[in-house]
Amino acid sequence: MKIDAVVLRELQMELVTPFETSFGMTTHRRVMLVEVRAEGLVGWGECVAGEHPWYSEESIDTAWQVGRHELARLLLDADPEHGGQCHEIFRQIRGNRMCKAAFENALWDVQAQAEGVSLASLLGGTRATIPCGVSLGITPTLEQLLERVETALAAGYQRIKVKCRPGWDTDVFAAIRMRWPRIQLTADANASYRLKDMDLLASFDHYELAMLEQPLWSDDFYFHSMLQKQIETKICLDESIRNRRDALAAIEMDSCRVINIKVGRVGGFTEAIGIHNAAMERGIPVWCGGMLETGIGRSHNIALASLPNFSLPGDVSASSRYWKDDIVEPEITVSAHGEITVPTAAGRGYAVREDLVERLCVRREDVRAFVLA
Ligand code: OSB
Ligand code: MG
Repeated sequence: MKIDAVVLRELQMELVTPFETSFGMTTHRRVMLVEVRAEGLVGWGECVAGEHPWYSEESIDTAWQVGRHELARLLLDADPEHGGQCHEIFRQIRGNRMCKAAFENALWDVQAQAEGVSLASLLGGTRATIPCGVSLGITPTLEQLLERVETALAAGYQRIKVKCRPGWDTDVFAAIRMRWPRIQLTADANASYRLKDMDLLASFDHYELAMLEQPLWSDDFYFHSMLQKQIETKICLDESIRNRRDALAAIEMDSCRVINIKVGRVGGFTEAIGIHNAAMERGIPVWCGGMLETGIGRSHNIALASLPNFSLPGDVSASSRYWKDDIVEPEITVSAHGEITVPTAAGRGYAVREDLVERLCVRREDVRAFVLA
């Protein structure tokens, strides 16, 4: 397909509720969107890099630089038929996976529209609905967290994930278990514990967490494998898994028994599907993580989470948990049973509110194909 133009936009959007993790507080998001125009169609991608390089090395500013000066040009010079070719097209650029994912996913979006199929079915999705959970940040008081748990359960969410870090862990789990002994509860440490905390981490077993996400370093497999031998709770890796090879290594070493797949973290749908398939063949369940996305990234997550091995509730929640006004319509809603219905219309299934996108846009660059006179 002939790509006519790539448009980069930065939107600034305020979160409904500030989100605190072991690495810091997020109150608003600066979001890079990638619009790809080809064959009269428009595909959208969202770069999930944060304002600061806390969760990964990328930030919106590194993504803007690499997207504007490297990836847009490479894409316009290639004539890809399919998002799956982006790996090859972007091969000389190392890393920068969140930025690459935004471009690749926009192409998959174009292709789904061109073929008149839903993005979910183009990716190989089989589920009509996906199970949803929430990720609850650290709050100033435990009482406030318990209120948030109560609200999420009342809304129907199937799984509660709490952020934890040294000093915000066993008391939190104990208080939640006291009130809700049976709910599906998980904890995400975002790499905040060290080897000296092994005994503390082993004491988490008592709270019957469905899994413990990324307790140790963001780039580690070996020590997670050592920890997994000493605890009952299943380890889930998030940050450590950058690609399919990492997933294979982690599974082989027993560094984790569950994998969180984030399409941005792994560089796009192609790699995400590769991890999904590798994990499925080895009996390792996966779930879809979130990065406080707008409706565009969220719609991509919904399509991905419709693949068969996404058997656990993901961090894919309703638009209204994040935004007063989401940039897609209809906004994304979760049923009283904690499910999102996977759209069946061609493409993503959620229209972009272009007027709102323009209003929130604080930076824009258009990159066009060279036109020969
Ligand atoms: O580790 O899963 C994480 C948000 C930003 C960065 C990292 C993480 C998260 C979340 C939020 O947990 C998930 C969401 O609701 O989008
Ligand atoms: Mg995580």
